Amino acid sequence: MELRSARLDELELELVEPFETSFGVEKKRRFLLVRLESKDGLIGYGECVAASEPLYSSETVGTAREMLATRFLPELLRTRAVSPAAFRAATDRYRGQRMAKSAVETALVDLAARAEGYSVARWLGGRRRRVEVGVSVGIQPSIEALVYRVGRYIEAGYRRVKLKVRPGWDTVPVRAVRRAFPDLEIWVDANQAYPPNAVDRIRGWAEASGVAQVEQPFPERAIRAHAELTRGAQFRVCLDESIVDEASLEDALAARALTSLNLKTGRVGGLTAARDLARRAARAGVPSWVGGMLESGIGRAHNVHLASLGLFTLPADLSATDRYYRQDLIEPPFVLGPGSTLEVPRGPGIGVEVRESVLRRVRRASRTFRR
Ligand code: OSB
Ligand code: MG
Repeated sequence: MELRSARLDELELELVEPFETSFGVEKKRRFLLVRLESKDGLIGYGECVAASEPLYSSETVGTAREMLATRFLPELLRTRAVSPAAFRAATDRYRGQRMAKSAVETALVDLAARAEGYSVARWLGGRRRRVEVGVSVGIQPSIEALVYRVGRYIEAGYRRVKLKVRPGWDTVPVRAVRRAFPDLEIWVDANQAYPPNAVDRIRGWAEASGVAQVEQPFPERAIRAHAELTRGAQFRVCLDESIVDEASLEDALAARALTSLNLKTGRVGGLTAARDLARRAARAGVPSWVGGMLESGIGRAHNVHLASLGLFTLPADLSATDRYYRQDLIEPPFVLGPGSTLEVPRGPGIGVEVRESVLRRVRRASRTFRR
């Protein structure tokens, strides 16, 4: 396929409510959007999940904008036959920048699928019509607020919650949620907030409250601490930030540092990279699931298509549109269906309509690149 143009937009969407994690509070989400147009008029969209500040990962809107505008998009437009695989190969020599690369790769997958008349799910080899999901619950102003929030999500139909934790917001809030909801599947995610010597402390409160999974408690390079926590634990130990490529996954598997893998399209550089890593983990007997980054409907649509692969055997961090944004960029919105699921869109590409009028309203900057 040949491209005609690429557009790089910078957008801002306000979250329904602030999302607090161990690394900070997000009230609105500023992000980049890549829009590719092929010679024959097909359009593909990809979202860049890098945030304004380098708190979850080192990439930011600024670094991604720079990489996309000065390298990835101009180089892509000079390429004769574009494809997700060719883009991955051509940008492999650039270290890191995975969120920026993923914005382009996902847009190329959208285009490639449309060119075949397929959905992104089918293009990837996914067969599920609905994907099982849960909800990620930020740190709340009080224990009462947390129990109330979780209760509302359960009423809405979510069957699994992931509580954001940090030192000082762990034992008591997790126990309160367990007491209020004795049968609920509870996961926790610390986003690297604990020192490596906190292994026994974490094991203590997690097992006392019947937590099913503990995600990324230690810094991303602290593989040995994650391996220690994994040994003999009654819960799964999940890695998120630690796993960015094949080598980091191989080393973590060899060290037995994980019993679950959160795969985010942006963190690993795209949909096909996420699929490859899920395959590798499955061969080692480690279950994978699709993570989220508070995406707009465009990024979420890509993630829902990814989660349609049978490789992902735990419920995803993909919730209904109304959990994130009042007004989203896509139509129809994602709504929670029976059994805590989202429906995989059936149409070509990402299978949802991008609302250009909303997009223009929330757009802060735009640049177009031509061949
Ligand atoms: O660690 O999984 C994370 C959101 C922003 C940054 C990091 C994380 C998250 C989430 C939200 O947990 C998941 C979602 O998009 O629903
Ligand atoms: Mg996480």
